[in-house]
Amino acid sequence: MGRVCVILKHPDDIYPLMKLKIAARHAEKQIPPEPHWAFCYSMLHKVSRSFALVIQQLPAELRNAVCIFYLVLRALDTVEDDTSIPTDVKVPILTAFHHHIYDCDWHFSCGAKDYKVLMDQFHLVSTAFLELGKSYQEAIEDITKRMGAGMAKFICKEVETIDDYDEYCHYVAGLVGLGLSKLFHASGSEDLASDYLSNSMGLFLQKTNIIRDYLEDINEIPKSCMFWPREIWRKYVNKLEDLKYEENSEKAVQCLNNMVTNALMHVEDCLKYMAALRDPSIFRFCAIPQIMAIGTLALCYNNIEVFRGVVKMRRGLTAKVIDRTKMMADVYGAFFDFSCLLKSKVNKSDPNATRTLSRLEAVQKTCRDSGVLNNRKSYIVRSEPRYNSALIVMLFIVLSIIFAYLNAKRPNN
Ligand code: IN0
Repeated sequence: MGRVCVILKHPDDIYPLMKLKIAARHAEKQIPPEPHWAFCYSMLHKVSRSFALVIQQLPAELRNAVCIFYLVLRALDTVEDDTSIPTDVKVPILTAFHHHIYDCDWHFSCGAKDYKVLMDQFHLVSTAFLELGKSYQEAIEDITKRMGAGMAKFICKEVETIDDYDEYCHYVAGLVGLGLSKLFHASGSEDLASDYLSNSMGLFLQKTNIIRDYLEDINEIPKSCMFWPREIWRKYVNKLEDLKYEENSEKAVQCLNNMVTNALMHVEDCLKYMAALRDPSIFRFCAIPQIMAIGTLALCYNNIEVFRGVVKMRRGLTAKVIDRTKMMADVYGAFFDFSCLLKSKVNKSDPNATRTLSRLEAVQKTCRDSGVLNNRKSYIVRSEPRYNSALIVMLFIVLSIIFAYLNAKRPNN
């Protein structure tokens, strides 16, 4: 569907989209003057546009620590993902990465495009890292050490069981949760969250990415690692790539629904983690990716398109999430809405239907029991367009401008 059609179908996306664009322009202009910090922030904007915006809203000291943490993790990821690096070269780099971040002379060229620039100029990230407070440095070092070792462990390992899947997701995303909780605590704004809940926050995001990216990962040349656990997909097909073939569509969707049901297991922990946050900017930073994740799962569930192309939340809906997420009531509202959407898509004949429904009902109960579900705008799309007051006001403004322009051009008589 073309952009104009999408906008016509969702006219109430226009206002949040415009707001997001203005905020993004503003954020891009706020690059610090010091060359190493300027590099870090412009890199952050390049590798993650909407996420960079939310990082930008954090208090200054914490914002710098999160920015560096994010870039260090991206660099570690770039090494892990580069299939052209032989294993015997890759392993020592991954396992010693926590030392490299202290060394402004260290350099290893790999990756492509923006990631190659990140690796080539990594000394600028190290320079900025060395200016962070000691407690921020120690948190980043500890997580980098554990994640590098975990990535090295999984280089030649297939994801066989659901336990392997949870372990892999712990290394690449759960540890990010543990690290962020430490950074929030170090900033003095939050209590230290439990490792268990921090881990769940990362697992929920990462499992959603793994589900959404099936086709991209399976079609990658040279072949990349696949993270769908054999214990799940072997119930439906003989080989993981069989899921993408049309003749296996029914099995593929059942397998997909099984993966979504597995990811839903973490939702209640995530809600508990977010409910305990106190600082509004830290809260938004954590809540926006979580709402995007449940929205993406709702879009992917029972959707054969996951095996045919890219399934992503439309930009307008992302803009709405960024615009509307201010407090816990907004999170409960969003999780409730997307659980309703998910529930409406569950087919009674699906092998996991009972398990899926009971997870969704548990999520809805948590949201309902919060007592704050009233008085909110829904995220669930109606089939016919809603020409709401915002659109009418916009139309009125556009017509007024045209009318004023035509009037000004009329010759005076
Ligand atoms: C993240 C996470 C993230 C944010 C907030 C709290 C978290 C708590 C635990 C674990 C991770 C948490 O969020 C980003 C979101 C992101 O990058 N979004 C992309 C969109 C997309 O589709 O990928 C964007 O461009 O906006 C995230 O996905 N990860 C991440 C990485 C580092 C940090 Cl510091 C925080 C990656 C991952 C693998 C899920 C942990």
